[in-house]
Amino acid sequence: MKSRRAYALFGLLATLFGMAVGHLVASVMRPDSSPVLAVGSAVIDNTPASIKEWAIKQFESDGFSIGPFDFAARNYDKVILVGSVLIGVLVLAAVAGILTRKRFEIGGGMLLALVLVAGVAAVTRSGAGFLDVVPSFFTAVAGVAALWVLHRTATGQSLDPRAGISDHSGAAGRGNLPSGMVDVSGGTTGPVPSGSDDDSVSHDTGVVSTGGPNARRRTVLITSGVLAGAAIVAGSAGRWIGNLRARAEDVTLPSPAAGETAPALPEGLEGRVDGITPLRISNADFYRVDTRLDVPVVDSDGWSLKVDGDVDNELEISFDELLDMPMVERDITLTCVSNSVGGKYVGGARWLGVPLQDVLDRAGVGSQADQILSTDFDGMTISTPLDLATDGRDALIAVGMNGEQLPREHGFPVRMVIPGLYGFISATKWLTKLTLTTYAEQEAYWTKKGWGTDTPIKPSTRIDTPRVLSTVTGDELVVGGVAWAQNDGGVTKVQVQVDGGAWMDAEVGADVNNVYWRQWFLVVKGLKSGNHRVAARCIDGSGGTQTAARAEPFPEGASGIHTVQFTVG
Ligand SMILES: Nc1nc2c(c(=O)[nH]1)N[C@H]1C(S)=C(S)[C@@H](COP(=O)(O)O)O[C@H]1N2
Ligand SMILES: [Mo]
Repeated sequence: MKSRRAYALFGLLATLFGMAVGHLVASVMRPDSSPVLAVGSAVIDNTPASIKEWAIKQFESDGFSIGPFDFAARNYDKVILVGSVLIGVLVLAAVAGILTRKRFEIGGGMLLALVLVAGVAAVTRSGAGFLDVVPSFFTAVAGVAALWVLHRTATGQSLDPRAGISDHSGAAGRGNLPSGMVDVSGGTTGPVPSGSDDDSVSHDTGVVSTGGPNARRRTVLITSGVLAGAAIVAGSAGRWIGNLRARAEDVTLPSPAAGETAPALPEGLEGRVDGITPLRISNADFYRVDTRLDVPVVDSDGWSLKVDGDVDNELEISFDELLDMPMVERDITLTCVSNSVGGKYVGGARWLGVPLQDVLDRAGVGSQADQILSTDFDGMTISTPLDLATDGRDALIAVGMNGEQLPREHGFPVRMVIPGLYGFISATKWLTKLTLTTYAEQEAYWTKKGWGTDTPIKPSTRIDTPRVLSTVTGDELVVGGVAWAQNDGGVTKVQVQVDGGAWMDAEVGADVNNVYWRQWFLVVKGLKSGNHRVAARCIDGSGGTQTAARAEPFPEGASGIHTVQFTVG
């Protein structure tokens, strides 16, 4: 059992086993220190925006998970990035396995080097401590031990490290040793116990002996099976523990202050138009975009919000103190700058929180600052133009979403929500600090990557139905979707164009407020069977028509008209 293929598999198996063990240890200690997550995150943080944009565009689906990674809807860029890293790691693991065939020390050493990279990634992450190397240490020990066991088993050696000589290979394999083959047994005397270089030999010669290569092959298969099983158990246990820890504690949210309750949400069009996005997106269905691979566990006790920088009084507000401040409730449509025209990174929800202005007033903002640099629990930063955040819009330090505490995915215990500004310059999740500073002095995460700093959300219209490339039947086609124009007085009108013809006014749904999206639909009759195309655009409160000029999401948000091709059957 010494073929290259077998050894490549040994390398893979040993690496996967090691990663699973490390992940399990990390889930008990600090999930962030998982070698797998650490490497994935390091890659995400160091990938240029343009590649991410490309990755985002290539994959659109509704979210899934691979091993420990959760790919919530619209985190596909991560799928590609992490997927490529995983493939790279597995290729190197296979190479390490093959090298083991010649000499265990070489393959084992290569595996160690691989884990070392992960260990360095884990301890150098922001917010990491020296102890974060521990899961990588376990990965190294488990991985190398697994490789060693596989190698010893395959070469018919005892698993007692002191025994260098085969304990059951016998004479059966001896004659098959190709001349010039390197002695990998570690023994200094006697015949090389490793039987055949090629697994097929025992088949070709028809030799079936219980003590020879076949028995050894059985042992190797059993050992591999046990390791694979153990890897699955350890990996799943790590995931399970991670999810268990990720369940947020229950918090009792205060009620909005008198007069600050949002008006009852009007009825949406979802009851009338099949396939249209609901007026309010539930917490479970709300899009998620962040730089993280896992859902971070931040608890409310021990949490505090610091306010520092260019302020008269530095503040530190505990979670209970924050809940004691007057709360307001607002319906706001959150939008991601990475949303391409017609994309899913947008959602309307009801938020409960303290006005940002109240917190800033307590601290007393100085005259120098031009940005609010907000920091999350992990040191990730987002910058918001101070003038926009304080121009009277309902910027919130939010604790509630759709009548519930924030889900961990959406920033528990506290996040920012600012109407009209893309999430990457306004919607800091797992918020812990506000620093009043200047753009000249400090740069936030995405600013360093070249994204815009002063980027109000652009008006946009999305067609939800008909679906792209779908086939519709019947002589009435219902075109429907949502539109938003948060900085321009909201959406007053939506227009639909069929096959490049005249723009027709659609029926619009309830007007919740200017910073909330609006549903719309239009019934189109008499379309002949064949291929067709619909386009939609909105007119905002200031009378402006949504631009047809195309822009990519990078660096200031996408623009252009959403067009959907479909077939009438
Ligand atoms: N801490 C932190 N906050 C973050 C992000 C992040 O990566 N880390 N992503 C931002 C981006 S780009 C957007 S669009 C919104 C998305 O919020 P959601 O995931 O609740 O929809 O969160 C913002 N807040
Ligand atoms: Mo975003």
